Amino acid sequence: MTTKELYTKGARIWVEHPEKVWESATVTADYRSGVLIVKVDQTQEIRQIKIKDEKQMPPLRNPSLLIGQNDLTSLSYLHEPAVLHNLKVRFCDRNAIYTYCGIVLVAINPYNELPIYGDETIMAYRGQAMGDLDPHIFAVSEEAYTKLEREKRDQSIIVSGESGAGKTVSAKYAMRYFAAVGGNASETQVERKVLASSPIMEAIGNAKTTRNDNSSRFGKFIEIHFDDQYRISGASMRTYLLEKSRVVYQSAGERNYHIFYQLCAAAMHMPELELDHQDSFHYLNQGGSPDIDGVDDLRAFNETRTALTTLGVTETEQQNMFTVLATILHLGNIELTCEPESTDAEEDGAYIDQKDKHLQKVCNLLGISKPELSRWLTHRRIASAHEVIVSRMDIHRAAFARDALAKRMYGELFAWLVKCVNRALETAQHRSHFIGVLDIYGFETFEINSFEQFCINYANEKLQQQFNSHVFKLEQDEYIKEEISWKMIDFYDNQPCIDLIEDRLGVLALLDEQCRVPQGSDQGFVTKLHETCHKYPHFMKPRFGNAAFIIKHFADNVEYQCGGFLEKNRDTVSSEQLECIKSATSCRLVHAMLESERADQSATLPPPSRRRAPAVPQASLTQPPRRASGQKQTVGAQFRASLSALMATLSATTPHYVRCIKPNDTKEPFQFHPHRAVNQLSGSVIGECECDWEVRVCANERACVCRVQTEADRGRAVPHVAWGRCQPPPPPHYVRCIKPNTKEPFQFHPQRAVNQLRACGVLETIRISAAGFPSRWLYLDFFNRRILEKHLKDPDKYQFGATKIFFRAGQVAYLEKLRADIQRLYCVRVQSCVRRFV
Ligand code: AOV
Ligand code: MG
Repeated sequence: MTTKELYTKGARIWVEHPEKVWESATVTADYRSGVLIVKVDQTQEIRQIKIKDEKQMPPLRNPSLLIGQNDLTSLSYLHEPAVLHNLKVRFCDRNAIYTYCGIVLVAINPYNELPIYGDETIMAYRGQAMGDLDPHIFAVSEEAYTKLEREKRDQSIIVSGESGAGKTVSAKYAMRYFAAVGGNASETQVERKVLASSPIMEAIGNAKTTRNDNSSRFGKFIEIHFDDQYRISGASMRTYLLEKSRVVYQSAGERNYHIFYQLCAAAMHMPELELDHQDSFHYLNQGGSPDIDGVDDLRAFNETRTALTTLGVTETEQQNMFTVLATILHLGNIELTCEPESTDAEEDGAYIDQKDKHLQKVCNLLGISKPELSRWLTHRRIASAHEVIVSRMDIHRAAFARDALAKRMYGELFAWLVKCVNRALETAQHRSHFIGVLDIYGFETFEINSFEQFCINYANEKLQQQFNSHVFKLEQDEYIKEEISWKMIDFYDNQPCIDLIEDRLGVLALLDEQCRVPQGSDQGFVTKLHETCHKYPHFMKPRFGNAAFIIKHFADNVEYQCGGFLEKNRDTVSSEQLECIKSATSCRLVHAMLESERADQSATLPPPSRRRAPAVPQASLTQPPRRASGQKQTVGAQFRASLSALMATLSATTPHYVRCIKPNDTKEPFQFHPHRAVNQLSGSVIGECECDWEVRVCANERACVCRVQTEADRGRAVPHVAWGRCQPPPPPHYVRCIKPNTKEPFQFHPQRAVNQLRACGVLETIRISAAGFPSRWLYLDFFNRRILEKHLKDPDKYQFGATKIFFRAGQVAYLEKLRADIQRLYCVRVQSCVRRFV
């Protein structure tokens, strides 16, 4: 159809809106070249839209019949407003948090516990094909498990999305699914250990941030291994990008890693650690937000300990671990002053009072020499070709060095615990295949972006490339299988952007080079970048200033401030301080963990940049001891290697994608006001538990839990699964949901959602789909509507495949419109006949 035929009076379209992103409108007069007159549906405002290029006409709306379906690709017009509208209708009107977009599962965070994750739901999805039931993380998990069996090929579930979007929750549900369907029931109970790894990793790797009370500050890839009978036989975990800076610094409203607060909450049970209230520690109190709503740190501590025991971490190992954590806290409280102990000392610089109680505590806990520690916390050794000089550090440099040591200790403890988890999960049992679950940072862009964002976005470029080529390949495979003729679809290949980062003279190489040269500096690095990388199409110099560079990523252009890049890439710590700590006689763990400088594949990241990092001295501290094999790898180089290993692993699997979307930024917890709830159940309240769930008896006398959700849920029967914290758990049943309080958990902010859809590649999938034949119908389905050749004159608009008919974008909508028109005409005729007859 031509543009003129499509944009006739009455055609329904989308027009842009500053907050809603898109709003609906109706064409009020047939389109004539150059101008389209429309009326905005909600405001009734008449607008004249100038059309410069007919290829850029406002997007057409899909027929209502197609709205709200389970799969976005079943929409006839595939574009941003259609995707957004469909997701919104499903989420807000139907409380459906999951929607397919071809092979991708889009999951919108409801910020609300939904009763859709229990064992009976798992059983309901077991053995069902993807499209048979409503979209669900369990459906994707089932698909992966079935493919593992059927194709005997490794599978992976790749979860992405921005902070607080629900990645970790989704990954946990996927793992729970595998534990349930692939459970072994043997004595080793591997699946129990796999599930127990989550609380441990969350205790040491998650923290409260302004975006998420339980934000993972690292990425992880867990492989769940299966034997020939497709039973879980073991598992292994790799971690990426631990944010170590959090150990020494937290911005307002944020916390350090949960484990520290858990430890302080349990301080009275471990007097040997000489801990105090959490607020008394500099490393814990900077965010000024010590508690998390609904979280009891002491209870969490006991859960962490139970999980550690489940994973075979011995009592002694646990004690050692707590000693290291307490040491870090005391280290942070050691007071550095500019006041020399004796008045006749002439040197300027940093001093520590020998009576400092935290200095003493660090030495007691580790069994190290106080004069030695105090000396290396205030001095540094500089080796030149001719001599070795030991000089006193100024107070900033000394504080920086102490923090670097604390970060290193925490980083090594983290790596050691990952090894413990792996030791427990790796069993001697036979492994045949695995399903990998990847829970990693999504694309990030802030006002100030630094090395961390650079690494995270680099990882996302790699994942996006893998995603695009997979989706593209699947499309082509389908066309080949159906024997329809097709042309190469042009899709966005981000290899040029990856080249800019990875080339021999690319960003990472130039950064490493600058870290190696004696006078290397952040400014030197960025100047070299501007000189060398301008030839790359994805590189840009900012319009103002010369301390930053811009990379045109697939999701957005991001400007990176170069300050701190070198320091963060080097990740150095004073070797004298390290040696001093390593001499510990009371804590064997310290020695063990510092000795094996990260033999695993984890890469760690230094200071934060969500906000401006505190100014740090530019000159580096002493390089740590070099390995026999040569120079210590930089953080960038380590990260590149671990990413490339990850990509190799993922490419050898069949991937399944989950894109998590955060619908609003308020992260309001679910509020339940029982007195406001309307009782719509036949039964009486039999009890209430602390989690605000009411336990009631239903008509058939089986206990059920009732919880307020939204107006849309009023009276709806939902299979009940989230028995959660209610003790004892009643048998599986149904929940009838009743009217909520005034707070609406299902809040959807289009502006926020659309940015995430752009960034996570959902719209790119749509684009790839839309370029080919996005609509396909089984012949049988199409049988009743055999008007194809009559109405679609242009043979390019459809193709006959072996089992399906493939349609270009918009064709199904057009056919549906014709059908609706004919039906309407038919109705009018029938009505007039009836009238005449009457
Ligand atoms: P993230 O992993 O994507 O953030 P989480 O998985 O930790 O986000 O989710 C954040 C919070 O959202 C959770 O603690 C839950 O309260 C809520 N939530 C997420 N998904 C669901 C769901 N399916 N049902 C109910 N509540 C949910 V980060 O780790 O910060 O990037 O670094
Ligand atoms: Mg997370």
